[in-house]
Amino acid sequence: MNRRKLLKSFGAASALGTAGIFGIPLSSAKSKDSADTKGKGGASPKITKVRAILTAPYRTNLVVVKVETDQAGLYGVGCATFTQRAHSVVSAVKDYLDPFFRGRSVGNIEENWQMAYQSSYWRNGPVLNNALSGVDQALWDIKGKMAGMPVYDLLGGKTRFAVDAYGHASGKSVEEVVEDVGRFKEMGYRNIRIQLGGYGSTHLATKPSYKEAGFGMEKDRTISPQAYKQGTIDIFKAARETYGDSVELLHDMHERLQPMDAIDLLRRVEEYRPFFMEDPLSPENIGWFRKLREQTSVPIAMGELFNSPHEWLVPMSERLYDYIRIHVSQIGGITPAMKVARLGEWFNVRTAWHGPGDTSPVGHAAHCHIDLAVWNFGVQEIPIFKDVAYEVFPGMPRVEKGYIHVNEAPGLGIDIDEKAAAKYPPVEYNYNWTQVRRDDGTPVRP
Ligand code: GCO
Ligand code: MG
Repeated sequence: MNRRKLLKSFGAASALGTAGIFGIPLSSAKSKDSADTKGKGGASPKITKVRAILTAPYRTNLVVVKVETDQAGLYGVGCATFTQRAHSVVSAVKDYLDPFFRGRSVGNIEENWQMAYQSSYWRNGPVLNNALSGVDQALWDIKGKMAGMPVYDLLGGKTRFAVDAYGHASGKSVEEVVEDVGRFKEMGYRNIRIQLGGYGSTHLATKPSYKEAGFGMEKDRTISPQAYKQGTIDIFKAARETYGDSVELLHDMHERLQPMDAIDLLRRVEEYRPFFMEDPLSPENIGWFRKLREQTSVPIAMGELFNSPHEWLVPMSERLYDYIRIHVSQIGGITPAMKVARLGEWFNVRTAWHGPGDTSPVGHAAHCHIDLAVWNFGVQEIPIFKDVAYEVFPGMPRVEKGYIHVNEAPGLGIDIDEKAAAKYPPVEYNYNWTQVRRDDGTPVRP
């Protein structure tokens, strides 16, 4: 390439902001007409390879899928992060989805989703759904790059200027929690989740009987339901007294209480007007939601553990939740998540996609594109990312005054730097936090 052409391509790239880096063939980044949506000879580009990249930049195993095509420089990325079984997802991608998708066209996202979904015959499980999500999100990324527009534009354009987020305030004491709420308010957050210690405030349960009896494992955690409930009421009371109505307060019950205790807690925090109480019950106790709904006016958020439509269809259509908290990759990606969002619109169930630290930044970008486009958006969870995340994932969404802004580039606007990712090999998954018991040693849903 002669110097003049090189300078010209740099000019073009800088004009459209680092287009080349994100796997956007300069041709499509430059012109927006549909001619570019077809590959050589007008055919839709074909998938040549599907790869899973497993990396742990902040000691959390993240799985990102890269879909490569036969069009030079055109590829897509998608989130397939199921951190508890990351290696199983990598195998599902490498051993099954890669051979399955090779040679298929990138264009027919719904058709590709349906054919892959039914290719395992048994379906709707966390491992296969996450693997499929990686490909699905990558195909939306590719379609946006070919069309020269951000994915939210493909989904119908913006319904709001940015994505209203919530942050995680916590502390081992009521005072620490109240102080941490102040820190998030300082950063401009309007919505703040409050937790006393870890989920279920297990630090409040001292000397459990089963440990004294030598039952269970040393590292097992213990929940004392009454101490947890009282601690939660105390943080709501203190935060409301300190900040009044100037802040929305959210809390995650993380499915750790028995149904009647859950009903009791929601009734006792009602006067502190929670924005929502999350996962008051486990998916296994789904039958209790009608009773819970009748007992309280506290908004309910549910769904991060859902994998199957059987778990959300009836409760959403019966208006038993106010917010759907689905983990987008756990149900198979953007394609099914858009259907869940659209379903919610008719029953006034708003979105609050699961957005913890164990969703990759690619997944967070995907959330935000959906959040920008759908009418029934509620709120978006997002952690404060460590600097290393920006090294591994160029184009990360950024948070300003509690609002999330996506990178306004074609596709999802984010990429993965594989060299940087390779510097952070996977870590052994620490499942201790899931090993929760009552005082007598009975296992409790985590
Ligand atoms: C949340 C969640 C998470 C999960 C975690 C499991 O609301 O953010 O409950 O914290 O526990 O994603 O791996
Ligand atoms: Mg949760």
